[in-house]
Amino acid sequence: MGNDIRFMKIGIVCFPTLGGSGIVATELGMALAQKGHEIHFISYKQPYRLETINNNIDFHEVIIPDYPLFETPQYVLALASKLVEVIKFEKLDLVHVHYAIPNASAAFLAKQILATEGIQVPVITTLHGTDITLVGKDPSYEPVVAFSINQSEMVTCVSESLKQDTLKYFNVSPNKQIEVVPNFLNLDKFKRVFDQGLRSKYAEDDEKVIMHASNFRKVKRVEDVIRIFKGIREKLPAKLILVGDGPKRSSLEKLCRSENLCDYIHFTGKVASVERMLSIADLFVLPSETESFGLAALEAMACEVPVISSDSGGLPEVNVNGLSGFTLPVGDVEGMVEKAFEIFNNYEFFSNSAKEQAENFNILNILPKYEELYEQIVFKEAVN
Ligand code: GMT
Repeated sequence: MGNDIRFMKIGIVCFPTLGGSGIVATELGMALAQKGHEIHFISYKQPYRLETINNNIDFHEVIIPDYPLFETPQYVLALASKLVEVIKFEKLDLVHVHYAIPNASAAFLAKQILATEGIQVPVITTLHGTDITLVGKDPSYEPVVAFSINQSEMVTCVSESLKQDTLKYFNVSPNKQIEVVPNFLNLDKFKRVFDQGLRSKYAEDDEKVIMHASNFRKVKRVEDVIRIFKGIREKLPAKLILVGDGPKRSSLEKLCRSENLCDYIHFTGKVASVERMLSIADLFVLPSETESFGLAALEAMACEVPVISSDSGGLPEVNVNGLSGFTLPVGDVEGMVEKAFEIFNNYEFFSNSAKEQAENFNILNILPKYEELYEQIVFKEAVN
């Protein structure tokens, strides 16, 4: 076999939104298509970053029919039915689902339906974080998530920490193979693109630019970001840019007002060209309560921006303490302020190390790992 590429027809199921799991799934599919694999994306909307101008990429929209009797959308059923159709007629070799809820369960259902017609298709499930930690382990979902994990031919986790959490919270069959395949970036596309004009829009030349980007949910602890910024600003001219949007935005704006910080904090809302925005930052802050990986931190590092993050979950596997920035206990606002000055005092070192550390997550290194796993489940008989 040597190094010959065995081209495969791959179905990718993901959330189409701006969230990290959707971004990772989309970038993975585009890179696989670039390499020559045939990729079929299946979701309820075209994924946010998906460029379909490639012969090897198709998008199949899951339509959820409305009926007055249903008070909730029947997404799992519509997704399973769409999967049956795509697997059968596009003759897929495998399905790769991102985020266990409800994608892995819908894939299991589709697999069972196809089995009655003698069609076998292996499923690989990538666990992303809250499908295990915050949401997945909730008793309302736990039995179904555990079952779907155990029924997948292959399971991957985006960090070692998430793998340990999966084993801790779920009754995973002893013979179930769980592989750690870290998240990645296409570093050809995702790199520093400094735009002085953009920076001047937000800050004076002598001001430090502190940045945070997320979906502004409770788990992200954006209040801590504002408090860290306040601590920095007491000693140094600085501006804070909060990129993204989400449920906590109003209360965060209220906090800015009550702290008299409105003149120094800018909420950008959702931004399309994140790398341009990140490239004007001097420091990225991600103090999350829990984070299986922290793709946003990696994106900042790829743009040569050092990171101060909490040490929860998989963050220390991405942001290496003392190198690409610092990791501190959740809620240690004072410690984070202190470390910000340590970074500013030795900026070149931290900025260079951030970029170097990001190289470890280059898609070029990670893509072959997924291909290897795909081959293991698709060409199983041939290997045995
Ligand atoms: O759970 C979420 O917050 C959403 C989820 C997503 O779909 O973006 O984020 C998780 O997956 C990302 C991609 O693998 C990781 O980078 C995030 O750390 C992870 N979020 C959490 O663990 C809170």
